[in-house]
Amino acid sequence: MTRTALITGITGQDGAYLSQLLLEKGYTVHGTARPSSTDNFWRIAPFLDRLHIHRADLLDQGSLIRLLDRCQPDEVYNLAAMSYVPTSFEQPLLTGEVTALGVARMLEAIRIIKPDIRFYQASSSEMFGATKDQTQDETTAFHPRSPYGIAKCYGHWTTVNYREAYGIYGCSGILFNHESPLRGEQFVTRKITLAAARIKLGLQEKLFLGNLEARRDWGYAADYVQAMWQMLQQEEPSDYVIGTGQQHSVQQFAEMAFEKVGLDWKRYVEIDSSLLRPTDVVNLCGNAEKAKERLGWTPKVSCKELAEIMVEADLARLSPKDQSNVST
Ligand code: NAP
Ligand code: G4F
Repeated sequence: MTRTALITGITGQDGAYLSQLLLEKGYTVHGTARPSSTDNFWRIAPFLDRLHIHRADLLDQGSLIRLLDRCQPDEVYNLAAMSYVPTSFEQPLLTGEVTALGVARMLEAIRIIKPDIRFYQASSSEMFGATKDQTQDETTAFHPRSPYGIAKCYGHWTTVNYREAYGIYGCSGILFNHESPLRGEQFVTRKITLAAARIKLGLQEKLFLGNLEARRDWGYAADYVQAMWQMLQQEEPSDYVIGTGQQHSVQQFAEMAFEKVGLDWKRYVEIDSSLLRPTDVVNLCGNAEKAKERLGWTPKVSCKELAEIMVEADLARLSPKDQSNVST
């Protein structure tokens, strides 16, 4: 029998990769998009005609209840969030409403409409924040360093609590940074790969960055959505760290991206102190042993390969036929 999935945040990076994966697996795929005057469907455009898009907002309880009633999904992937850390410092209350309380609203809707739904919550390595542990796994204590990280902790514990209190099949995927050519342009990897491509083509002169010393465990988004799906196929729900176990600094990522276009990053990167955060996270590196053992999940793409894939995609996007759009 065809299975039905609902993806909140289907217009985002992970929403695009996950919907593609689920379509390939034969699912009927529903997704939510926020009501807006301009649709943001560029990432899902290649298979939009195979998706069922509904207008819903994590801020609005009624819209979620009606959504579940209409779709009757077997699986819900809650990817929607205010996901950009700097904005969470500017708008901490909105971040809490969407990224924290939005999870509770969705779980309440599940409890009311269809409690046998399998639920995936997009938790984040940002929850580990100021951790002193060199690598982080499911037992590492949280010490969030941003309103976003705090909101994700709320969503994480709400998922655990609905599992323990009401028997909801809820999994929290604690995913480390994952990137791709579909990554939003404000996130540091994409900002770097786009700049490297533009500088190579003579469309930009400098790249302004903040904290070059921050270290992240960067993986490939297409690998990570596999793990999301696998979590919901187990007999028992659980929480899983997903990461590569390899760590690089922002500076190292810039080196790799500029090297791909044959340029020396030092000539183009400048520090803009306004890009530094009130509190930053400086050391993230995931230990995904549990996911490897129980799900058989392993990452396929290294950070260097990822940087190269992203630079190549940005160069292709900026090819001569598109340059008029880009420079305006
Ligand atoms: P993304 O590209 O920023 O996508 C976020 C999605 O959430 C977009 O579709 C956005 O819709 C939607 N959204 C925002 N506010 C909403 C609201 N009030 N109601 C309904 N939808 C709303 O994020 P991503 O990189 O795909 O990440 C997916 C999820 O994983 C997020 O929850 C993120 O916090 C989490 N996560 C990401 C990473 C990572 O490295 N990528 C790591 C750990 C966890 P619009 O298109 O309308 O803006
Ligand atoms: O790319 P970022 O903005 O990602 P960040 O803050 O790690 O958050 C991402 O990953 C989380 C998982 O840990 C997700 F939950 C979250 O939704 C999001 O997807 O910044 C990475 C690092 C930071 O330490 C930042 O200070 O890069 C540093 N950085 C240095 N210069 C910069 C810049 N970040 C951005 N965005 N822009 C810069 O110019």
